[in-house]
Amino acid sequence: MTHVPRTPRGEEASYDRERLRQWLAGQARADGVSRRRLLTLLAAVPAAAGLPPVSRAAATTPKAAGIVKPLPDSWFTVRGTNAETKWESLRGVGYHTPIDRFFVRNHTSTPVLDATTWRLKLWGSGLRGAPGVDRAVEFGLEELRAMPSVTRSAFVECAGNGRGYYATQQGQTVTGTAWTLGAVGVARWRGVRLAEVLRRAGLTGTAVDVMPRGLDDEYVTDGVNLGRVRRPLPLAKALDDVVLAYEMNGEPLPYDHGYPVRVLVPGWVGISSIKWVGDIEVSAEPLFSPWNTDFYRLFGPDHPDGGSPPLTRQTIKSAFELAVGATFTAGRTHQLHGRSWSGAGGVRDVQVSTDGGATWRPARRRDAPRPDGWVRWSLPWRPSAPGPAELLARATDTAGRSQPDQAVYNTQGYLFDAVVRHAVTVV
Ligand SMILES: Nc1nc2c(c(=O)[nH]1)N[C@H]1C(S)=C(S)[C@@H](COP(=O)(O)O)O[C@H]1N2
Ligand SMILES: [Mo]
Repeated sequence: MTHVPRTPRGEEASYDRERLRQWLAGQARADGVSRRRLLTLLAAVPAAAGLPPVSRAAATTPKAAGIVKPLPDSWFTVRGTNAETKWESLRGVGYHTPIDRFFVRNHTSTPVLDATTWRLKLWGSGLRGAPGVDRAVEFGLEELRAMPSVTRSAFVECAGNGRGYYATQQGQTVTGTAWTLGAVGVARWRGVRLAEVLRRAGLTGTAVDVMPRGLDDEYVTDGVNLGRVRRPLPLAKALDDVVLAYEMNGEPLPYDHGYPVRVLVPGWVGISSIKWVGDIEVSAEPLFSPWNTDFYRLFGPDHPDGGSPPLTRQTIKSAFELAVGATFTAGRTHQLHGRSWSGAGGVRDVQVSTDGGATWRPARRRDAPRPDGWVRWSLPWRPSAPGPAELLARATDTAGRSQPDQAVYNTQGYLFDAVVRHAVTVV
């Protein structure tokens, strides 16, 4: 290991944290110190007030490049810079996805930010200022925490969740991360309403769009630098139910999920919920970024030339809390468990087939329909004979939508909503 300058204990702690921050942000070389070693060092120094703890398990479990939390094989499938939750890891856990199992979708890598110096800046032509001069207003974390808070349960789900099934179930080629159904989680978020912060910042009647932007690295793809991750949000949604969240399941927001503050846009595609938010442009003109022009629209033969409008609400899905290829003993009664959710309303009905779609039975719903959340359900199954089987679940929401047999193709594989055929084996 290379030489580390000697510093008093307190300074050494902040030195290590700063180095980790730079390193995760790609601004520092590890100088022969493994990521594992750096995280061990970090876990050994006392954390400064307000920093979420870095788990000791970090030293012993594998990681995706750029993700801080441990990613044990039993809970996650690592996909590039992202980590997908394994559905079997939700079996027996409560309504909310535990933080340690919540999927991570990073365009680059998790920045380890310092909440004591973090500021949120609001700026742009939609804020009140001197004539002809754009106004900029800043808030620190303590100022946000001093404002009235709201707590709400909501899913964050990647628009590409289920994308892998376009290929494996429909034989179609699409671009992007081949998620199965684990790019979704439901958490209890606490924070301040964006509407409240916009009001205090001097929102005017001329504003139409707001665009939060992350403090993670600029995103470079195919040799083109697209800048920091950012996506416009219409003012109507921003004022309705959007939260600037600083807590997740009762804890300070974890590094990987946006510490110290993320945007939470209930019911909408995950990209709307910008993590590590550093500034929000408030504009009297419509705003654009690659994330609402090239990405997160539907392109293909079944969609308008030039693509659909930018994606907003999530679609409807169901998943079994089961590993792919799980085995069941013939002649015994098993309880099948799963969850269903929709961006258009709560899920009111779930039908399950254990014979590949030939016959269907209603599952027992264990939660009332919850808008922006999921419902858990269960159903007994007594397989009679050994052999391969397919389990299917089909949800219907309070808006009357239900899952089709086939999802409508789009080149980037967004909004997969078809019933998934879950292969299992009876032994
Ligand atoms: N700043 C920033 N915000 C971001 C992203 C990102 O890479 N950078 N990824 C987005 C995408 S595509 C999704 S699906 C969600 C994932 O949230 P999670 O990692 O907390 O599960 O965050 C969104 N917010
Ligand atoms: Mo996403």
